[in-house]
Amino acid sequence: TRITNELKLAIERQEFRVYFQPVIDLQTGETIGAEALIRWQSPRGMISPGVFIPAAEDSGLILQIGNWVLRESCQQIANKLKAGWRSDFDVHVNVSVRQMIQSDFYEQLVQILQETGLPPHNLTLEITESCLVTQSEVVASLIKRVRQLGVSIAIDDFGTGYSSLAYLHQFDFDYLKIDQSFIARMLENIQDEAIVSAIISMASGFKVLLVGEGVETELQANRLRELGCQRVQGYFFGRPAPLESWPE
Ligand code: G
Ligand code: G
Ligand code: NA
Repeated sequence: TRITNELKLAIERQEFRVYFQPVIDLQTGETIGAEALIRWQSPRGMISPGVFIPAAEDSGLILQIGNWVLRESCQQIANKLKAGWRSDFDVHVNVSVRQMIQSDFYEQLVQILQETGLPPHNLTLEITESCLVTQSEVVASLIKRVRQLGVSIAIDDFGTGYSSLAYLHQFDFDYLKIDQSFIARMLENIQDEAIVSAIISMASGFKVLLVGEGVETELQANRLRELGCQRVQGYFFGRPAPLESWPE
């Protein structure tokens, strides 16, 4: 298809960039990490990953693109750590299920960590909730091996996937990320606040860190802090941007 051919060209012409959105520790107000988000600067202008990632998944090009994002993100953060960034800085990289279940994903990950010099404890892989449902056995055993390396796992967009509470206990993970739709409505809608509050207590029961996504106002941040949410990201704190434009 047309988009597949354009994506192949985009890989050759190196039109992809990685932007980073800050993740804030709500207790200290400090930037504790970042989420890597791919951007495509195509000849037709910037194209959203919401558009091209599904096409890349369908065509299989996600394997190449995902490998590139992981390597590039690890390299950029490894450079910052060498330049004196806090040693507990935590970079989150999104991985598609198709990418994660390829037979040599683990070997690729190990190779990228070695070649970029990023310490494994500085890396978190973000997988979506729905990824746990499809291929759950392969994913569960991979998660185990990845965590033995010291790399962390985050469950992304939590609350929007297939009902997941029944099988969450089969997986070991380190972070839950509440989907931004709940946070967007939380202050106006008592049900949304109840859902956010329930996910926060669940995370604390699981002893995993909770990240609130899509925080756009100070009021939302304050409410999340009161409810016990540890970390947040969102336009109120910072938009995704190239690392060069981050404050030192
Ligand atoms: O950055 P933005 O909000 O436009 O991203 C839209 C969607 O694309 C989000 O769901 C996000 O998880 C996904 N996405 C962004 N970057 C990557 C990436 O590097 N790999 C994968 N698999 N998905 C990504
Ligand atoms: O896959 P994930 O849900 O982590 O993707 C995050 C997406 O949300 C990215 O496309 C990012 O650009 C977008 N995003 C990040 N912060 C905000 C925000 O405060 N408001 C809105 N509407 N979108 C955001
Ligand atoms: Na994500």
